[in-house]
Amino acid sequence: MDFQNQLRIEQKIVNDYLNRMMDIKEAPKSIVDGMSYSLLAGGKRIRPVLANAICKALGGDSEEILPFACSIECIHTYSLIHDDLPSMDNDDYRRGKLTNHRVFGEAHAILAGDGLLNLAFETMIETVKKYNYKPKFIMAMEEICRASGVRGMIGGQIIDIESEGKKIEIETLYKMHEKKTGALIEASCIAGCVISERFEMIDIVKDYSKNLGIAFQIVDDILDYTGTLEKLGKNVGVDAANKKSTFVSLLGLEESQKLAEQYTENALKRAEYIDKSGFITSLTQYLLNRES
Ligand code: GRG
Repeated sequence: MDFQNQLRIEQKIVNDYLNRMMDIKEAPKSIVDGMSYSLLAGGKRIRPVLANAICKALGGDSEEILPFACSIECIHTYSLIHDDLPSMDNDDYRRGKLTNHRVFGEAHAILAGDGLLNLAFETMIETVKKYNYKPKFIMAMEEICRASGVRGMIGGQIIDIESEGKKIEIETLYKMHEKKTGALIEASCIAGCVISERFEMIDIVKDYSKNLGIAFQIVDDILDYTGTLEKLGKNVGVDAANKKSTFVSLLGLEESQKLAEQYTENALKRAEYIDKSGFITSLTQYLLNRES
């Protein structure tokens, strides 16, 4: 089967599970609608697809990783809802639709984000319980909790907010993205590895995900830059597209592209050891060449 078809199948497995997670009868309809609006709005589902792919490639059980993989997608979606709020990036569009607060209002959007974060924890702890508190499930949950907290994604977001309007060093930019974007990508891969019980593979999986996370962020910066230029009109200066410090604003477009290729190359070298089927290799290349 070709990569695109396989990816669609993997995304559908994730979407079906996310739909089941949102079948919540005991909550007010308005909050469930708000959460579903963003969670089921599309998105590439990269983190859960990665978790599942790594788990399966290492001989693990898809049914065991899926609740953790989809909990990560809930956490990712909550972060996007909050990141779009007027007090943060104040964005109007996300995943091709109006942002959550533009449709449901700010208070509801904050609570929809909180609701998704909590739903992730409820789902993970229910799964830990279902498997009789077997340590590997607790380990996967611990990894995800830490990656989304102040040592990970929230820590990165704080560095981002506090860096706004300042010229930052490239080292700070790396540190920020290791946490803000990288931590959850890394946790997805580690969770997949832990659930497969191939603990001897942890270091190589970590190495793979660290390189992938940086490449992913550099490509995101490039897409943001080229997308902004597109919106503003081609003859606009670089400064107009560079309000924040990004890889493009610090290193330039060409250098950023080279760097993304280098980190992807590093990730690809590790992917060979993780997955003989070639799916993770193709996924890694797809993330470098993606258009959104
Ligand atoms: C508000 C706690 C809190 C954290 C926000 C991750 C994040 C931190 C903000 C998102 C802002 C952003 C655009 C970061 C760049 C990398 C990134 C996470 C891009 C979006 O992820 P994709 O491309 O999105 O996987 P889809 O929509 O495909 O899921």
